[in-house]
Formats: sequence, structure tokens, C-alpha cells
Amino acid sequence: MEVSWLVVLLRICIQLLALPLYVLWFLGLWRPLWKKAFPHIMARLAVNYNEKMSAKKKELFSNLKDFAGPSGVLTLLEIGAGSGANFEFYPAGCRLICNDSNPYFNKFLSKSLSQNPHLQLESYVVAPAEDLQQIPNASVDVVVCTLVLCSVDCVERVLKEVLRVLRPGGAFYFMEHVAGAPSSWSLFWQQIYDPAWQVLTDGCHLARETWTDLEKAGFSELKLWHTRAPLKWHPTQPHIIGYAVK
Ligand SMILES: C[S@@+](CC[C@H](N)C(=O)[O-])C[C@H]1O[C@@H](n2cnc3c(N)ncnc32)[C@H](O)[C@@H]1O
Ligand SMILES: *[C@@H]1O[C@H](CO)[C@@H](O)[C@H](O)[C@H]1NC(C)=O
Ligand SMILES: CC(=O)N[C@H]1CO[C@H](CO)[C@@H](O)[C@@H]1O
Repeated sequence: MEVSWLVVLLRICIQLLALPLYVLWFLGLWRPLWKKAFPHIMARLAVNYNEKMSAKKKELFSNLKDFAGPSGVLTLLEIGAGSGANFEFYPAGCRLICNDSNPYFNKFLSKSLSQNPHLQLESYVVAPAEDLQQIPNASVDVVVCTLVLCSVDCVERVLKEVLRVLRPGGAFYFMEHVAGAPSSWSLFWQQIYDPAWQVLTDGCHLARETWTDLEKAGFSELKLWHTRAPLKWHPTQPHIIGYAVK
């Protein structure tokens, strides 16, 4: 992505401000610290995010049941499930498969499961979303991911895996923060924060054009809306929401 000299200058300012954290990162101390701390931070943020986005989540997940298999049971895989912030939106009787690449989320995930007895946990999968080997081809009805594609190593590989594990006619639901529109203030500030943000958040990208990966992935149908999350001043405001059918 091409950026102006002003963006480069402001980037350097932000990186200078974050210098003490860069030093920790350089010494290899930041990542392990962040991995442990992030689940605690994210569990809180998720409560706040759900308050602001609950109408949108309810609307998005309202037709999940339409994708239940022939037996009427919905098998749902959530990738990057984090603290289980989406569990309350899943229909009763849903068979859930989930895990996260960060094991420190386990405690929060278990808590969320115990608060949502309407779900049956089928299994935890120990894997990054780029490589879901343990899950057979065409074995799930729905895959969900929210605020995950910003931080996976390779969106393209994740979508390939999603398409592999989905049964034909199954659906992939997403709610993701993405790059702002070209020439918008959102994108301007995202470009300034992005390099420091990526280092400090262990790989969360502020300006990913995730919708292009979804368009190219080879789903048979894509319902995608661009919207803004009501998160004041936040560089993660621009969002895409929707679902894609295999
Ligand atoms: C911002 S949190 C969102 C958590 C949750 N989905 C939510 O909406 O509250 C991003 C999550 O994705 C997980 N994650 C990051 N990279 C991943 C990968 N390659 N495979 C699976 N999970 C990943 C992180 O550990 C973290 O739990
Ligand atoms: C599973 O799907 C992948 C890619 O779609 C394919 O290459 C592989 O042969 C399939 N495996 C089985 C056991 O059908
Ligand atoms: C409960 C459970 O099985 N959680 C696993 C999730 O995946 C991580 C590694 O990615 C394992 O360490 C956890 O045990």
C-alpha cells in the first residue's frame, strides 16, 4: 500500500512513543506477556463490544438455523473463539466445535460455555485456523469467525480451510474490522497506527482489505455489508459483516 510522507512521519512519531514497548518486544519479552494478558483484556472488551454490536450480531446470526444439516442439528465450528463472546447468539442444541490458537483463553471459554447450557460442546480443536487437520472435509454446517481475520497469518489459507471443512451449502459467518475507505480519515489514521499496532497486538492488522479475500475465495454466494461499528475514535471502526455460502 502506498502512503504519503505525512503518514510516514506520523508513523515514526507513534513508533517513538511506543519505544519502551518495542524494547520489550525486541528482547522477546512482549509476546509472552501479551499472550497471557490479552485474554483478560479481550474478555472485557468483548462485553463492551457485544453491548454495542448485539443488534447487529442478532441480525447476522438470525438465520443460522437455516443451515442445520438433514437431521436438524447444526454443527458449528468457531475459529478464534476467544472468550466465547458469540455463544449466547447460537441456537439451542447447536453442536459446537471450537478452540483458539492462544491457550490462555481456555479459562474464559469454559466460563462462557457454562453460562450457555443451551449449547453442546462437541470438541476443542488444537490448531491455528490455517490448518484444521483434525476436522474432516465437508463435516460442519457453519463456520463463524468474528474479529479474527485481522490477526491470522494468512487469510487466504484460513478461507481455504473453511471451504474444506464446510459441507456443500454450508455457510461462513463473519464480522471483522477492516481497512477504511480510500482517502478516508479512518484509513489515514489506520495507516499511521498500523505498524506499531501490529507489533504490540501480536499481529492484528488495522488496514486489511479482507473483503477482497472473501470475494476471491470461491464461495458460491457472498452476502457482505460494509458498516461502521459505533466505537468512538477507534481505528477498528470500519467493519464488514455477512456470510458466504459454499
Ligand atoms: C480480537 S480476538 C476475538 C475473539 C472472539 N472471536 C470475539 O469476537 O470476541 C482474536 C482471536 O483470534 C485468535 N487467533 C489469532 N490468530 C489465530 C489463528 N491463526 N487461528 C486461530 N485463532 C487465532 C486470538 O487468539 C484471539 O482469541
Ligand atoms: C479434502 O479436501 C481437500 C481439498 O478440498 C482435498 O485435496 C482432499 O483430497 C480431500 N480429502 C478427502 C479425504 O476427501
Ligand atoms: C480445552 C482445550 O482443549 N483447549 C486447547 C486449545 O488449543 C490449545 C493450543 O492451541 C491447547 O493448548 C488447549 O489445550
